[in-house]
Amino acid sequence: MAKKALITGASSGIGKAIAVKFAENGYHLIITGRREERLKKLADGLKDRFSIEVLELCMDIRNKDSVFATLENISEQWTDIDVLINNAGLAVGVDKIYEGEIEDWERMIDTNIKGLLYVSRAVMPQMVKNNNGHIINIGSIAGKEVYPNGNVYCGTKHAVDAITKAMRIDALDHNIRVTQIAPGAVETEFSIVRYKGNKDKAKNVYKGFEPLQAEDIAEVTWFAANQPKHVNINDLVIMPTAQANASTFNKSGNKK
Ligand code: NDP
Ligand code: 8X3
Repeated sequence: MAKKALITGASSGIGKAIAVKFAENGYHLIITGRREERLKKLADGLKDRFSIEVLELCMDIRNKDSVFATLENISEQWTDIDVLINNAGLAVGVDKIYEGEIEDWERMIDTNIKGLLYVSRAVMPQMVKNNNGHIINIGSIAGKEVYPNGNVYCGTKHAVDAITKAMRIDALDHNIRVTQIAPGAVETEFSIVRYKGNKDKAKNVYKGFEPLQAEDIAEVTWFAANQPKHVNINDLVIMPTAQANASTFNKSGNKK
């Protein structure tokens, strides 16, 4: 029987590329996000191209009631998820911590930490019951290091790093694999969101070097998911060749 994956934040960027990669490999998919039109378009395209089944769930992962009501009431055909990919997340703002917008902080904390926890809490019991499952959390180099003006975003991704390790311990007796994938700079809508819609500032982030593409992260996510059952990839840090760590880039202009 074909396996099932649930991917949060599949309406854009890394989540969308992961959805395509898993669909190509025959997975049935539950895709989530807030932008319904985009989810529908993606679902229709994947169903057509790969003859798989796709369920779109339009939900804001910050809304606890909505997450639990939605995930606890999906039809039986869609329970028993094999792979949960906690990808939805965002950075908002680049202020110094003493000038930060509290609302920006709350959006990041509520999405990147609490949203990931709500979705995991709703899905994991069934993995425990089945003694089967794989949780892949999309962390960040910002969860390994901090950088100027990264403050609260880095804090949320450090939390993802810690939660991933904790999940692995708690899920150990239930044959559940837990992986973190921690990318450096990937050119998606991420910087447009971080700069609150300012596309020039967002484009500038990737000037002078070749960033990762969402498909690069989809490739390593698939690698992690496709290991033999006795192999768990704990943690993968993946960077553009032109990025040495969170804040050191070679921007000398060798972008393709
Ligand atoms: P995008 O902005 O392109 O995609 C973000 C996705 O998250 C969208 O599908 C968005 O869907 C979803 N999302 C955001 N907020 C919510 C919410 N409250 N409820 C439900 N879905 C939400 O960025 P990326 O693809 O780059 O980001 C994906 C993940 O990768 C994030 O966790 C990010 O932190 C991480 N990451 C990104 C890096 C980068 O450089 N791009 C590097 C390292 C990690 P919608 O708006 O429709 O709700
Ligand atoms: C996104 C990459 O370097 O902006 O997580 O933190 S970075």
